[in-house]
Amino acid sequence: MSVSLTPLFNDVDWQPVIDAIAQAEDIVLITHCNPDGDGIGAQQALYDVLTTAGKQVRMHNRDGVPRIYQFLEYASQVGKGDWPGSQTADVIIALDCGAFGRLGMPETFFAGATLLNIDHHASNKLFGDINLVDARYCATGAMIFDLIMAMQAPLSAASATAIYTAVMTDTASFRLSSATAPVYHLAADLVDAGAKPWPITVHVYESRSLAGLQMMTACLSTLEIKNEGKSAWIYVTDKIYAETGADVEDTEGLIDYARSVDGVEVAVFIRVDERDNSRWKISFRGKTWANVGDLAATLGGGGHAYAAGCVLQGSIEDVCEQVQQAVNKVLD
Ligand SMILES: [Mn+2]
Repeated sequence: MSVSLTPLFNDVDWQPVIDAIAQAEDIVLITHCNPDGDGIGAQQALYDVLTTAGKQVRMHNRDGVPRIYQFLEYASQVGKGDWPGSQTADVIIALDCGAFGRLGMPETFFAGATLLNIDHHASNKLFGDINLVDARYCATGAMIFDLIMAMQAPLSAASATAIYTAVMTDTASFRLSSATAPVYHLAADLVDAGAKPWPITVHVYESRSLAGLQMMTACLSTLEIKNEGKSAWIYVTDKIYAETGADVEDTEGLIDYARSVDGVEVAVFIRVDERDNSRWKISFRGKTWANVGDLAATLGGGGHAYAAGCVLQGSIEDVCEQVQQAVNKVLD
């Protein structure tokens, strides 16, 4: 295809990553627990370019690939759960993951491997042997695009589709302030290279399960407005999981409804850990001025200014109280 592709940023030094890849015999790509479209898209695109370059590459995520991303070309090749066997790889590349623990794999998984950390979270803990962390990027998938440009590798339709999925989901469909003019140019490049926006949208946003829709109804009925209308809270409890039969993947996007209430500046989504009902996963979304990345950091979590999260342990009452105090600090 006679399209000239432009990297998002020209000043990123990809050489340490390119060298590590060049020296590797065997590479494993991994993203964070409960992966999102960016983690999965970045992983799929990098898998495509590395296998095309003749590398031996495997993909493994603790939580596999969510149903709505299984349309991506190599989704069926992603392993999940425990790692089979002992030896992992020469090089493990962590994608879109701000903290080592979020990879959800035991230390033995990483033994003897060079760990590359490619991510765009400002809160990234720089846990890799090589860290390429750049918070200017709207998505890790966009970083993989620039890596492909730096490698002077071809951009396949499968890669373009995966990167488009990553960028679309992490920019809330090109609506967040991270969707700058160069990001729209990137989207055009991806479409030129074979990404098809509407089919991708249908897979990601128009393929809800019926159980998921029932969960949405139950979850939205928990809505509470606090802080004089500036915060909106929704919850997913054990009871909601049990009554609807929905799973954690069906909670994706629910928090956006809480944020959508007029006047709300911070949305809070508190959901019980499916495996441990004294553990709570808390997500935050900011609308205009509140920095929820800072908010989450005060609770031991992290993320972006507009989207962040943390994990808290204890009774729901105690957890709500802790979160309320942190929200108050941001809003009052
Ligand atoms: Mn991301």
